[in-house]
Amino acid sequence: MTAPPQAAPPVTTVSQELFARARRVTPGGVNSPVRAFKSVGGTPRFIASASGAFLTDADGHRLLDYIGSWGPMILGHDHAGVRQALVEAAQSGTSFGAPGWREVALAETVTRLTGAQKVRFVSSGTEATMSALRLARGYTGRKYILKFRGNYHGHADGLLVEAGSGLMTDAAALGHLGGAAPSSAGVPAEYAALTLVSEYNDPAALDALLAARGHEIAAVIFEPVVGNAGVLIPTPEFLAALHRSRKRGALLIADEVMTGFRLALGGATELLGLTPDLSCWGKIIGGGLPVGAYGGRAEVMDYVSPQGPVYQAGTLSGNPLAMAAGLATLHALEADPGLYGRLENYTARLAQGLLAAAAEAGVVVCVNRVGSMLTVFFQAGPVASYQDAAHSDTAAFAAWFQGLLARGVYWAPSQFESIFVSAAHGETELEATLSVARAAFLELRGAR
Ligand code: KE4
Repeated sequence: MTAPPQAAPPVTTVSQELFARARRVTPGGVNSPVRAFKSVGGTPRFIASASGAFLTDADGHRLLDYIGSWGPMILGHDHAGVRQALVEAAQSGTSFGAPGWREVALAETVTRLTGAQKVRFVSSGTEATMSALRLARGYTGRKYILKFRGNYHGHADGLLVEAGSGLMTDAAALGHLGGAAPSSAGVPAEYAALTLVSEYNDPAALDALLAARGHEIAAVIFEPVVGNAGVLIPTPEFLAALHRSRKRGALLIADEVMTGFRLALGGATELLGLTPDLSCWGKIIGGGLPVGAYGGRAEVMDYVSPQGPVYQAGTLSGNPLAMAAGLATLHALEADPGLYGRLENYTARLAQGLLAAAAEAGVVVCVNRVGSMLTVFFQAGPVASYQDAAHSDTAAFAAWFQGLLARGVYWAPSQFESIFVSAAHGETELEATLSVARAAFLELRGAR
């Protein structure tokens, strides 16, 4: 089987000009590191518009989008109901600095769909996890937290210890991925010392750490399905060990910023039968606008100011435009019970097609998938932990990413991220994706 002709390198003049301007006024030319294409090379595409399953970049290239704004766009871009809700909300003002009906309605919806008794809105997933951990420390009176190597929970200082997502992406680009997962500069050792780290999917290691230190731990925070080391799927034994942490008096915090309303209407908690004390959300509950939330048992949530002693505040918390987009999104998800089945079907067929295309081309990959979250790891696998993921061939991934992009498919620009399928991805998009992926795999083999 001969390799297909090289895809013509697309014209990215305007993106290049914008990137050059951006780098003069913004660190790395981007407002979030993973967007800089640091580990895949080339010029990041500056996006002009989006609709359905497609982005249009600044040079007019129409790209089939598998980032979906890193999860929020589960309905597809420019959803009519979300747009209409935003237009209507904007006609009544943009921010009040006082409570409004929309935040009450969204809180009622989130609590009803997730089982959380109370919820507090903030403006990002980072704020949600940061606040949940402060609440856990205030409620338990303990100071240590426990996270897992390669999990990413936003950029609060104590959570940038051995974290995934962009930290793994940058470390890999520098050839620094090793035993310990990367941590951020600027986090004093005294802060980092309050964060204990264990291995995802290693119940024995977790049990041992809990036996030794469980009485000091305020919270165990985890990604129910990891998206930030690439997709890692929890084993039932690991999930059971996580729930055992509660016997030591630690609060169990499910970070559902990525998985919430993504894997099921009740998130990974519903899908996996979890019983966390607190959960964190983001992404989908904002429908593309800045929203985060944390919530759970009322007994714990009532410790939050002004009802309790744990302070947390936010100028734009409960912003009416963001609430409007979130409400429209969750209502659309609730109104389409077949949606999650269609996402499951599409993404399962995508996974099968990718494995077949790679095998035909003689490229070694393994695919981890849960629902509409998927990662193609460039290695034989299995990939069940940060350590496993770190052994992936990131150079091969980068070449494959560029092969997809040159043919109009915009994959996540990092080996250590998940892609996201939306309701707007249909048969045509699946066929196009697999045809392009086959060509990119063959091109990869041809380059060897
Ligand atoms: P934000 O502060 O970015 O809204 O949410 C932080 C966060 C918390 N928890 C989980 C499980 C997350 O995945 C995230 C953010 N996810 C990344 C994607 N890996 C956002 C994309 C980016 O950093 O640009």
